[in-house]
Amino acid sequence: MSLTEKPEETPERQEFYARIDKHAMTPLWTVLSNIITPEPKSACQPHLWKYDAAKAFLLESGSLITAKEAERRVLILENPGMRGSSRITTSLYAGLQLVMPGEVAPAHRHSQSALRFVLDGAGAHTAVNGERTNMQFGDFVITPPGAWHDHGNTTDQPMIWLDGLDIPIVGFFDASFAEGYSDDEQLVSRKTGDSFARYGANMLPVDHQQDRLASPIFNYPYARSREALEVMKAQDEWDPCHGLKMRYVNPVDGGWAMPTISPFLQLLPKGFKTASYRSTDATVYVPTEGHGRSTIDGKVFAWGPKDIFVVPSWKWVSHEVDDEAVLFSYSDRVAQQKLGLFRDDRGNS
Ligand code: 1HN
Repeated sequence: MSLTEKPEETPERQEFYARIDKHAMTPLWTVLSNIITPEPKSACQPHLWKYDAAKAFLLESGSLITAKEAERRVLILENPGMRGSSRITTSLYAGLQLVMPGEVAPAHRHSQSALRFVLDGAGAHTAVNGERTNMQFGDFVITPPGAWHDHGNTTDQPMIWLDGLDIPIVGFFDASFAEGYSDDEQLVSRKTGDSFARYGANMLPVDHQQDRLASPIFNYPYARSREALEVMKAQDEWDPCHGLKMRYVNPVDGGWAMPTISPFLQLLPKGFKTASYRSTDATVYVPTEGHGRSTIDGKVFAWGPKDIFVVPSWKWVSHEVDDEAVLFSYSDRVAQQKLGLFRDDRGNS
């Protein structure tokens, strides 16, 4: 017996397996090496979606169905190794959402957490827990688990963003609840910008009690994060694997901004080539600026702004950039860390 080889299938054994099969029982030793692998074995494949092609399909869907009829007008980015399962990695979902001028995506809430990463358009809003925020390119916006949320576009341009959700994680635990709101849009009870002023200015209300797992900031504006990277880059200190890589935090406890999804923003200076890196958290990347190539499991993927690519668990990845590049990314690292599962490998660097 070993962890990697299966014992021989003798006629006596097969006859026994067939008999216990009728009693909903099965021998471990015939499946052990499939279920306890020496290292991660994933159906998730490295893949890249070109934004321009995806956007053309998304705009086409805009004349097929309204946001209201669809509930959310989204084209799912489905991993080629896991077609039919509505996932981009084993544990995470990604989709591109379109809200046309004048449309509302009606209010609802669900157990699943969502992030939005804004790609096209400017000034459409999302409302979360009674507050609206106007979204701009590169803004990272959170919908915490169980929070009422609706979107609206009162601008004259289509608005497109990437949705990242923990749908497969919630599905794995059979813990999904969802409900619609009584109206298309939720009641607005707080001024736009209130939560950012209250929680995003390096201060907290003096008696603030942590009452939920997600960050109380729900829009992390790109302008602010990008400016921080700009100041830090002058220090000229680069991590061999990551360049300059930051994580979005919950200002209340310094933990991750979301309970199940870890969001990151990184800058790679002009001409930088990272060392190879691998980690157990399969990661979805969206460059906002610059052009480059990422080598994932030996395959090269060329990207530019707004393209979306995915790096599976435990596959080596390195990035090489032509001009200065900025990449947003997200993974399930926070969930793996809470469960004691996260592991990474910096190769020789
Ligand atoms: C959802 O609520 C949104 O609120 C987007 O924009 C995508 C995918 C599955 C389930 C709920 C949204 C979603 C979703």
